[in-house]
Amino acid sequence: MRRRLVRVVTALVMAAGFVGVAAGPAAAQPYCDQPDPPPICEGEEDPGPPYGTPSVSLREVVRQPGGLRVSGTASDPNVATGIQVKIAVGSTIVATLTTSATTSAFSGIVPAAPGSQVCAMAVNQGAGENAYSCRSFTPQFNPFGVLENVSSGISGLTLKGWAVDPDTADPVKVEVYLDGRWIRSDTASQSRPDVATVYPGYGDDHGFQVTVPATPGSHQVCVRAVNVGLGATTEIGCRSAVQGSPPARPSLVLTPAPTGTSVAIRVIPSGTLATSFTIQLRGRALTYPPNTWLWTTVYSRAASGATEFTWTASGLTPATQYCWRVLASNAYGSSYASACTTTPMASTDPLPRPTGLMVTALTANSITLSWTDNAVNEQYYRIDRAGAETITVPGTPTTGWMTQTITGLQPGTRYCFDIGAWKDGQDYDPVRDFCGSTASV
Ligand SMILES: [Ca+2]
Ligand SMILES: [Ca+2]
Repeated sequence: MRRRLVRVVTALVMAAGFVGVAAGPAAAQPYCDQPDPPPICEGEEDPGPPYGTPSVSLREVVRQPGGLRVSGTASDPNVATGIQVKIAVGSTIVATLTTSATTSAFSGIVPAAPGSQVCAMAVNQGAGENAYSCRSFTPQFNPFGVLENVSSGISGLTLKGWAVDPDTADPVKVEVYLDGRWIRSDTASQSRPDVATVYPGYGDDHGFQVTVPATPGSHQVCVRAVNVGLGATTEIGCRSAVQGSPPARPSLVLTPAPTGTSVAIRVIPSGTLATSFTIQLRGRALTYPPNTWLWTTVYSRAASGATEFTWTASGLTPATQYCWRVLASNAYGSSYASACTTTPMASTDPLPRPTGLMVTALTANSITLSWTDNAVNEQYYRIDRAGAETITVPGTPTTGWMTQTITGLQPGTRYCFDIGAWKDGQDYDPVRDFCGSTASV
């Protein structure tokens, strides 16, 4: 057993360049030739190390930004002082540490080098030979990390993840490739305490979140972490992602009201991708500040699939140009249709005259008049009589039968009236001189 170990260590020492300071085969082999006591070099018995050989134990090897943190203990029975411990990574001696005289401990951060084994060699003092303690350990040099998530949104694809280069605690650069082509670089410098917990000594500034523009459809996004120090730039993740589409532009039909004060806006969706519609206005609007040529949102609603809707803009000024824009939007963007219209001049034509005028009741002091109302949305009907105050009858939104009793009249007297529908801003065209008489006493 011991012999095999000696051979392994010997091979290592030769490869590691320890030959100059280590006991080579010539030093190890003579013990097998000693007759008394006869060591058994080919059998199972272990002759043990020669007297005076140091004891050494490499307890820990951890990758750190500056190299490797190594620690352990070593001492030589021939001296009470600290001794030297040479550290080798693979075939390269990277550092010489000195043990504590009181605790025999050694520790330090030593440079990293390529290899799959880290060894500590205690340098012998006086009698004995150098002693070794090795651990399998392959220092990593390439950056590593994870592309954790890719999501799509209005600005494109957003990639989240983290990256670390084992050679530095500093944030590393990441490169984003979209469908095989470089598209953006960023620095993985966002706080990721979870990464710091798993890789102590590297700090937490290793997260990245990058948004790259992408056309609608399927894509592959990959992230490479840019190497620092030894190693090579490394791909840390690839993912497939689908960038959604914004809605198609809706259709827009503007219908100004004859009054010139409102416009019906009919919105016809194209397809079903929209999740909301927004109507915007610009123009010399009276009731929609600011009164500028900037688009101002005046109405918003959720989309209902392909169902069209109509919204009426009111409070407008007749004979004025207004421009409307309707945006169909979803998580991936908006498209819009716009159109302009000029509101008509307000009509000054008189409202239709009443018809069917008759006296439907009378007393000595009153006359009840009735008529068919032919006007829509008149403000009121006015009844005028020479020498008397005008009587007003509240208007109606539709046409129909109306009646009004005039009181305070003299018995047996003939009275004549002008009767017509009134609306501000429009001409007045009443039925004139409709007459009736009160009853005689
Ligand atoms: Ca010694
Ligand atoms: Ca590196």
